[in-house]
Amino acid sequence: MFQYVDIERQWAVAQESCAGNGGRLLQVDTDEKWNYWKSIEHPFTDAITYWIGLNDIESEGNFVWTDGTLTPSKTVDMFTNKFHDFMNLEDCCEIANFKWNDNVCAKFFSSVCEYGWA
Ligand SMILES: [Ca+2]
Ligand SMILES: [Ca+2]
Repeated sequence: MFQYVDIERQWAVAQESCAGNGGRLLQVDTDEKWNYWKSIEHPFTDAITYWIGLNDIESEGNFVWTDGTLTPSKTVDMFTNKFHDFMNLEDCCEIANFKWNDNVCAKFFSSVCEYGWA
């Protein structure tokens, strides 16, 4: 199940909050799951921007999910022109209007947790 967290938090705090409840930040790591998420996102969230689990904190340019899964879905609708580690400061990913973007982890956004996803 998914939980939209309408509290603006830094990425790590958002992830810790999900984990503290036995979950994790949204991990749309397959085409099927990404398509499913897109089909229910609205009005599930009304957020303009929310954190997901994808990040390249450990190794610049190598995006992983919080469980260590290496690659995002092949069909991600990335903002390719914004997925660019702007100023070498962007290591955490958010989704806005179905577009993915790396952003500064210390920024405050809403988030989506997921629980019990196989
Ligand atoms: Ca980065
Ligand atoms: Ca970016």
